[in-house]
Amino acid sequence: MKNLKNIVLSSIAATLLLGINACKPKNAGNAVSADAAIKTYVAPGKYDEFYNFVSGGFSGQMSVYGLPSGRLLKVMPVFSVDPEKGYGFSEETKPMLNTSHGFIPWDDLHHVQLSKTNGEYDGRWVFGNANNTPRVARIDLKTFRTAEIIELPNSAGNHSSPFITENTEYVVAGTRFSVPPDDKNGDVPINTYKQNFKGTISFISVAKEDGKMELAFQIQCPGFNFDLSRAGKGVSNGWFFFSCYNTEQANTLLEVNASQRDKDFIMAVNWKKAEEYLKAGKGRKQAVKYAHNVYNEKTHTATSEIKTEVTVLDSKELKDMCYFFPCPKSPHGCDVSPTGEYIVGSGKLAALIPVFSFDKMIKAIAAKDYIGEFEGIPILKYESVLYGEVKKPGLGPLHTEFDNKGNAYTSMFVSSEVVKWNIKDLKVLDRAPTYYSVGHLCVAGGDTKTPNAKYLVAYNKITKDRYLPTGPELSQSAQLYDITGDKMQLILDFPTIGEPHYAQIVPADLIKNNSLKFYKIDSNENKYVSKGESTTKVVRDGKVVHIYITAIRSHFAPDNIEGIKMGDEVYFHVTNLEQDWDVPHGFAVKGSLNAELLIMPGETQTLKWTPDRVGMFPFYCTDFCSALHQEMSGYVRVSPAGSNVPISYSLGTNLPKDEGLKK
Ligand code: K7E
Ligand code: CUA
Repeated sequence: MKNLKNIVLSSIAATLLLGINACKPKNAGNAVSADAAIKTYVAPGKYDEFYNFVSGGFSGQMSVYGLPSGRLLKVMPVFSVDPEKGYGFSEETKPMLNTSHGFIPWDDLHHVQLSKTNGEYDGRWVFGNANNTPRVARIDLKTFRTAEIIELPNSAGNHSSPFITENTEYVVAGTRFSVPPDDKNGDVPINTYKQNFKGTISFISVAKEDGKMELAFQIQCPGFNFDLSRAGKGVSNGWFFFSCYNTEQANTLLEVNASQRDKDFIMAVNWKKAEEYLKAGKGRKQAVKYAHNVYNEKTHTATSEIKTEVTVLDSKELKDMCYFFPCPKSPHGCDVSPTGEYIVGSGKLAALIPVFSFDKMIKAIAAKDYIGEFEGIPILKYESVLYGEVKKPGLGPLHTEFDNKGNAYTSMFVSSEVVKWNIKDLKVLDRAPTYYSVGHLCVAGGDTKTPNAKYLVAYNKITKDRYLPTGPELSQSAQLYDITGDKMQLILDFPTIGEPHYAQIVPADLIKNNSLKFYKIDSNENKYVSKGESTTKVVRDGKVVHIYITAIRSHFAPDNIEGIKMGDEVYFHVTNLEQDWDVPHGFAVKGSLNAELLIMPGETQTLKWTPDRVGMFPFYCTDFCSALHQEMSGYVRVSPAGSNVPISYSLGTNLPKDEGLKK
């Protein structure tokens, strides 16, 4: 039996290694039936029915699509600079990307989660994780802009994140790479992994009114790789589940050494119990360093604060808080059914899908049905927690989502398909090919208590032959399936920005009417705002020059600026005076080692510029804003360092001495 399992597993491994073409389905081009076009057609001028928030993977951004059309609506910069929007380039947004390591212009965003109330999407915020330099971001869905980013100490490869409790009490983040804790000497031999490396689970609290995040506490865990997680809901509210791999605690050649065990673990965390320990003062205060960055909508300015302490609960000492139960072969996804009763583990190398029962888990805990413990954490017996196994589901299960009819949908990376199965009898009901190598998948509302079972989207890693060739790298891709019938039906392919991982599909009605149209200029508290053209000015302060400038269709005020000298540090503080929807102005100046600014109506943004030569420097509006957009421009004159050209600025009055404007 064991041998047979090994054979099956090694053949899976071989398929993994051989790559993609091995599992390319035949007749890929004919897989779409004729009515697909009607199902995805959204007539010009009509809105889509759903928003689809999609992770941008190594682009570090999050994108927004309309479904069922697949139309790209917006790319929201989160962890990477975005020159299109000036994010990370303007003085106001630079602090958003500050970390304890300094300013970081990039990260890798894998998972998105909408905020929830009573286990349902509430349309307020969407959260994203930074994998590389561990952080969690909150995006405000009134503005579709990143509002807050918090860094996580004691962490590395923040992958099992940001998963959310059913009332958004906490956003949780588990470390994928275990590392020596931040207050310990990290300068140790790598092969002392077992002694020195620790895993950490972070609980970030979210304030009900304004979404403000705080690092409430962390739980120190054994040095495993915490891959994915999900909050319990309904009956399992109060618990969190994390898949763990590398329970072998290997520190090299993980593809072999972390695939030794027949079973790894899912870790169940009783977070209500953790709260009790925290209240009872059982936490240890640890000195750490992490950045907490907040964008203030009144000042239109981000601030970054370095925090220096976190409270850590130790899973080794504090009982009844963490439990392990075995899960076959390097589990990746760890997903919880709509009722909260079933926990689905997806072992990347497993030939079956285990479904665990929360009820059985609680009973097994009560009966102390343990097979041992690991660093003080009890290990429950597999059979005592198992509800049942889905047999022969396909190869390489990764993630599972749910519908409202008692079915589950699991992505199969190796066999390139989505497999639909019934949660009660664990029978496979349908399978649909993906093109190719599906990673995450998403059902509309698929992680809520009441999924909307209309659409499923598969997010694929490989698109060979699906799109026109674009050189060595081909587009990443999503595929839309109609899941209203018994059979899943592929109805659309659409390319994505960056590598898509997790996504969320939410009814448009929940969000679209709350959209902010513009910022009120009267409420603008930016330190450098000009609330009208009459208050614009140019102020020299030693070698620093502040230019207070306004933008309104179709001119800047002032638009003639003289008296800037070599060696000056110049700040253009541009206020967009428009009070109307969808009228941003852009701002760029020749030779600037910076991106443009893109300033929303009523907002002030600042571009820092250090002129590198004497001469004439035009600036202009970069966003086509009116018929006279091309006229929306100006000049800055830069003189030598010792020059005696005085500061002067004007709009419409700096005319030739003897001529004047010809009327
Ligand atoms: Cu893409 Cu969630 Cu990073 Cu699976 S992970 S595919
Ligand atoms: Cu303002 Cu173009």
